[in-house]
Amino acid sequence: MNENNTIVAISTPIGIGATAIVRMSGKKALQIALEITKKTNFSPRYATLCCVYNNKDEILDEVIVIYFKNPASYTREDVCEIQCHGGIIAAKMILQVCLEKGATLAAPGEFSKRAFLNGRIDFSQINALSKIIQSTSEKASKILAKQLKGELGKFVDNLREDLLRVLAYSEVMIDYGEEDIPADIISNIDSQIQKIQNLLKSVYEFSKMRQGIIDGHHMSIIGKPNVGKSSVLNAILLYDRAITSPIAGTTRDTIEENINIEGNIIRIIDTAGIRKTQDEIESLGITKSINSIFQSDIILAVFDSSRILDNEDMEIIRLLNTQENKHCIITLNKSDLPPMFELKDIEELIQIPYEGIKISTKTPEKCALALKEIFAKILAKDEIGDEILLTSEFQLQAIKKAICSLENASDVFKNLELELFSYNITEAITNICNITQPYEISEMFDKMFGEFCLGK
Ligand SMILES: Nc1nc2c(ncn2[C@@H]2O[C@H](COP(=O)(O)OP(=O)(O)O)[C@@H](O)[C@H]2O)c(=O)[nH]1
Ligand SMILES: [Mg+2]
Repeated sequence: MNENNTIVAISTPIGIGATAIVRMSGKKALQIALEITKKTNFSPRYATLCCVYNNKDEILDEVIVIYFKNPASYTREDVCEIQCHGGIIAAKMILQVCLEKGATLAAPGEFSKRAFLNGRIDFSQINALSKIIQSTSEKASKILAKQLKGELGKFVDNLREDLLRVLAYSEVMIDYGEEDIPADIISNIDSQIQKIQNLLKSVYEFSKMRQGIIDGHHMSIIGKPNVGKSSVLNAILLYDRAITSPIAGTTRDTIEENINIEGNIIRIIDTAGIRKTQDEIESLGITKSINSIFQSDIILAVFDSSRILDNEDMEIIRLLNTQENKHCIITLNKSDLPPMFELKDIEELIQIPYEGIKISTKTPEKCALALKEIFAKILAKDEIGDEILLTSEFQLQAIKKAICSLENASDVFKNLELELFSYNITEAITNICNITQPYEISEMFDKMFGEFCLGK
């Protein structure tokens, strides 16, 4: 990227609409805007009604130009926004004359990239921005708007301050003889690290559990073959979407459908029954099932209470126990038949929080009602107030690494290995700061900005 370029793009979606915006940023933005409108000046932040002309002096459109003088603009460079008539043609013609006058077509995300490079926004705000553009729910949009205002940035700043203070203490202590270090300083540092560690853990767990709000909810229906997974899906949808049969291994591929629970969209994935099999196609389906579990924030595990709990069920339970920080529903199906076991028998084996329910898909309406009540209850748990929410996998990973570094720091602090302690604290600081001002910027740069839409 050449930062001396003046870039231009249409920053509104192409299509029928009342207005469109052509946005220009860079040293020549003002000059180009003046040339194509035949004006002599634009007052910063004033809306000026004028016309755009092509090089044959033909009027292309009547527009409103707003000039944002640097550094008071989105990119901190000179920015001119030209509001023209919507539709496909006007904005394209204006874009074309800007290009003819020396502007360069912006790459996707290039406006935001400049805003970041010029210190106008931090990484957490960029993340919020790209997610707001893609967000599909009001709830997500509101949370992201708070991040855009820099809420997560403040949280990171405070943490960095606290950890830098700990680091400073540690550096001073390195110069002391071990026996000369005041006991109160040691206990003070210890409690500081514990406090920060607990804070990070709670933010991590809280956020992990709520990723569905931002990324959309995904619910996998899992269980061994023939427990009634596909029948549960059909009951929830109240029509026969999936083929069900007494033959084990009927569902070989994953089947996906959306349902709406009080305004929240949940994507339901009916999976192939998980078991050991020689059948190649079934086995591919099972791998897909397991992958879908890892990508889901809600897991609906189905057991057949009319047959005794066997090894295949135990496999499912083992898998469930690895799924921390997710919403889990344990469903005992076929409750119309005499039970071989009860919820409490499974309760003893499950190590993660869950909601338990007994159903029979033979009465689909009743079954659907009961399950939907549970879904609503789970979604209600997702309500968030002023808590900090990490909204991307990158942020979650950064905090997870920081927690790990702090655990290591705590360990070595017990033996007063201060140099190692300082090293681990520095690691934690680096990881936390990556959320706002990444250390290894170049690695993530193209990936992050490439996901942006043009004109942002
Ligand atoms: N009695 C009874 N049979 C059921 C119930 N749910 C499913 N079945 C039967 O169990 C068999 C397997 O169901 P299916 O939904 O294909 O199971 P999947 O392999 O887990 O998807 C079918 O014959 C269903 O009719 C139920 O609640 N009660
Ligand atoms: Mg099935």
